[in-house]
Amino acid sequence: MEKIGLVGFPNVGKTTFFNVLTKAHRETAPYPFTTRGKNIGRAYLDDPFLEEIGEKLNAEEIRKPMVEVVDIAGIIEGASKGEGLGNEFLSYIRECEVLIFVLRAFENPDIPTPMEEVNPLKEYEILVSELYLSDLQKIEKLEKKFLKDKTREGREKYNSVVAIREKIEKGEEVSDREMGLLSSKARIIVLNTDGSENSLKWISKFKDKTYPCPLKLYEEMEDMEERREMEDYLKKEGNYSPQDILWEAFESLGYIIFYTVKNRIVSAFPLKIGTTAYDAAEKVHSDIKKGFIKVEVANLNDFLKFPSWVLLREKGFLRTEGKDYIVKDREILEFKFSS
Ligand SMILES: Nc1nc2c(ncn2[C@@H]2O[C@H](COP(=O)(O)OP(=O)(O)OP(=O)(O)O)[C@@H](O)[C@H]2O)c(=O)[nH]1
Ligand SMILES: [Mg+2]
Repeated sequence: MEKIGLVGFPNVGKTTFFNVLTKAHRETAPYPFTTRGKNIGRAYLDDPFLEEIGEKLNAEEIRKPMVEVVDIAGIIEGASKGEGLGNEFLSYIRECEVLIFVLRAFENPDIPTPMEEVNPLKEYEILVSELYLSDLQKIEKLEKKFLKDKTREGREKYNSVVAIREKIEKGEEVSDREMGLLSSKARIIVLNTDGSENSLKWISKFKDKTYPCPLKLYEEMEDMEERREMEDYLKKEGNYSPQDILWEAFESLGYIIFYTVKNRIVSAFPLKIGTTAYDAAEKVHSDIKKGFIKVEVANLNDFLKFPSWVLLREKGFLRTEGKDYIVKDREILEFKFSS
């Protein structure tokens, strides 16, 4: 399953964010390193189109698209060398495909921070440099290994690793995701704000896009009746909701959604852009892939207008595609397979 990692300093609100996304109620506390290791949970993406399909079909069950969220223990300066909770965090980050950096922009003297003062920009720079340092350690190990390999392949590998190291040392962007470098993972920057002018001033200090979100407020709003109105208000003020941020992370991963409809159950599945119908089948069930014959495809708009396979066929809105068909965003798929 697609994994999204929450990274940041201790006490910045990572677990608060995790709880809002997964409704898992893990411990949050006003002291650093509350989370040891990691929390893993499932977060569902709210998808209005899925709801609409469900309504049209009077569905009995709606299965939302889901991603895995990993709440990783706090990282501090020197973590790559073992400071704080040390570099256990590396393996957790490595397994995530996108990283959400949670940075503290709220002021509250009762909640200590390892920083001298609230400074999300500095937090961000330290976190990124810890990722770079860990990558460098990994690269240096590989360099030593490939240096010993005197074959042509070994030399080539050595040269490419050296090239990556030089890029990292110059502070250049490394796009080699293949190597699983932490600093090359997709990033989303969340500013945990408190709505005050002081906290919002940080947005303009970043050269990358940031997503301001008062996380604690979202946690508190969860069971409130006026939640919708409050969310609308916060959005108008320029904030992003935890769901907005989840969608951003999802899209930055290069994912789309496809739907299936079976026995009044409407389901949505995340899928990497460019995936064939054959591989998409597996997301629904491995048996469907095994016995794949063909797939019938409808566009979302056509389906919402004519929410029945019979009608769609009659109107000529149904396409039959084979194994190699590349699935597009928001299509409704009906797999035909032999069992
Ligand atoms: N005032 C204020 N407090 C917040 C906000 N977000 C989180 N907190 C509080 O800050 C404390 C730390 O929050 P956590 O979610 O536990 O932080 P964490 O990043 O998971 O911390 P560690 O697990 O220790 O790394 C808790 O007491 C939260 O209630 C916020 O936006 N404003
Ligand atoms: Mg925590």
